[in-house]
Amino acid sequence: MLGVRLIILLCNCLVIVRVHGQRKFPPGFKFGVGTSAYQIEGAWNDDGKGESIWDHLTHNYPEKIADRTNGDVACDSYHNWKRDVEMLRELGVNMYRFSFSWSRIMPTGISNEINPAGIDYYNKLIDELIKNNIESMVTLYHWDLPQRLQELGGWTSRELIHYFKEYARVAFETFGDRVKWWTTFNEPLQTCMFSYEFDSMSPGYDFAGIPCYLCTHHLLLSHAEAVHLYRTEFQPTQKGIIGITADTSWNEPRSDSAEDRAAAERSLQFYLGWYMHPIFSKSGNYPQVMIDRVGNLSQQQGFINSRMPRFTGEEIERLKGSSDFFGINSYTTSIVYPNDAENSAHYRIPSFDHDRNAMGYQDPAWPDSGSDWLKVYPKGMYSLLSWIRSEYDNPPVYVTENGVSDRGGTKDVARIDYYNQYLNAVLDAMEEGCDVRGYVAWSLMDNFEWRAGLTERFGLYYVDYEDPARTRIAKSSAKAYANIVKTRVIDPNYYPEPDVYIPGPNSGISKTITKFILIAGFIIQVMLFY
Ligand code: PNW
Repeated sequence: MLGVRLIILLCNCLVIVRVHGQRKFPPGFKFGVGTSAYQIEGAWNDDGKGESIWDHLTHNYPEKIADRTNGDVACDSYHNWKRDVEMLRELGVNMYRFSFSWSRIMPTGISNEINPAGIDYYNKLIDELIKNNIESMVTLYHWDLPQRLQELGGWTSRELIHYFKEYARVAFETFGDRVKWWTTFNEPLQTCMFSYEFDSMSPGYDFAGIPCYLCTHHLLLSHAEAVHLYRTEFQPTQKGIIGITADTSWNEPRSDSAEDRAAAERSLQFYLGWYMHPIFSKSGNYPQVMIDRVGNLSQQQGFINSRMPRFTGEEIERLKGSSDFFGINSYTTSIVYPNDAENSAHYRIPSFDHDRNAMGYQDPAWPDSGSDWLKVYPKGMYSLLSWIRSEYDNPPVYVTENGVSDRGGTKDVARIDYYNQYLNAVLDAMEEGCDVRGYVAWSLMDNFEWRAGLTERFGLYYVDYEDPARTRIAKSSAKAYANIVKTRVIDPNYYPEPDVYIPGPNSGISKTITKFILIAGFIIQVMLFY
């Protein structure tokens, strides 16, 4: 046909079609949206659910949450699941990525006690999704560890390998006839580094240089055990796939100098290779640069052994190839340069960042968002996917999270721009041969954004937290995303109206006024001082 050019990319029918210069996502490419249990479900202690480490943190240390809110009710998806599925149908997505709350299924996390109401809840949700032709992509662990298991030491304890495997067994046995996509862990970096090294998640330790390595070690071994269990006892009959999702920002070298490039590469190995090298590299094990750096520094620091535990040969083999797909979550980019004597004072010693020996910042010119860590730099997505392709021999990749926050409102033009630009970057990577097979937007709806509470909104649907019914309203971006899913084309001129107009606090004008008031206030203070 005139004007139609086919670019054959991959053997598995993933073909980008160009129609009059517009690129089209291949027919086999899957679109989805994501959420996680603690962020949306609410009903924190209904019908026998046990306490999780996020219930524990928000109830006992409310001051650690930006607006002192918690996930007790959140979007109340425990009661609103039918409406959630209706929204998925409106979006037209192929899959829904959500997570199980471990302590809803097993109140203490231990499989001697199963909560039938928890099983019932997920059964109803999964069945409703099937009715609507939407595949479930279930994450077993999205950060809400049962509090009882935290009392055993959380992920710093080797015991958790056993408990996680038994939890996975119950999940496969109960839901595996209908769930064909499993992810063991969401974002081990946030689970281990930001929760143990730093007090920025839960359990919120502030213990540098040691527990993050223990947590990672046990988490990876738990992943391997759950995957082997699935592959030996369930996959042959249930015929699903299982994998893991890691996260990183893209690490862009500050300059083309060898030092800056090495720092960016080292940083990526610490953030992403830490988890994915043992699983996706040919040699297996942790990245050599980590083994060497943490080992040498530990010795200099007077430790008898490396602070990073070692795998046995058997464990290395068990981890190798233990994921059917490469799940990647990414939102932004960091510009990276080496640490040196002058700035090493910024780091605690020992610490993960000192081990990593790199520092990062973001370009102030990049557009900002509702989260201080998230600045918009779409090329980073292209660079990250290309790096994965060359580093791990082009594995099948699913972008399992990508999206942007704001502080409210339904006419979310900035979110439409973000998705258009980041999806174009995904297409750029695919055109060069990256085997990207799907994309999951974060998030279906506004939800409890961890330590930021309800202040940052990532949703395609707006959630009214003032309303006990937690009404959901399609934002402009929900309609734009639905259009991409339907047409498989990114239309740069499509800015639909939201279902109901709610102004955002960050409208361009109010932002400028806020900046003006802040600057004027500062000048007046300086004048008064002198
Ligand atoms: C992810 N970073 O976390 C989580 O999987 C979601 O639960 C969360 O709501 C979403 O991203 C938005 O924050 C991340 O600093 C948090 O690079 C922070 C970063 C990355 C991922």
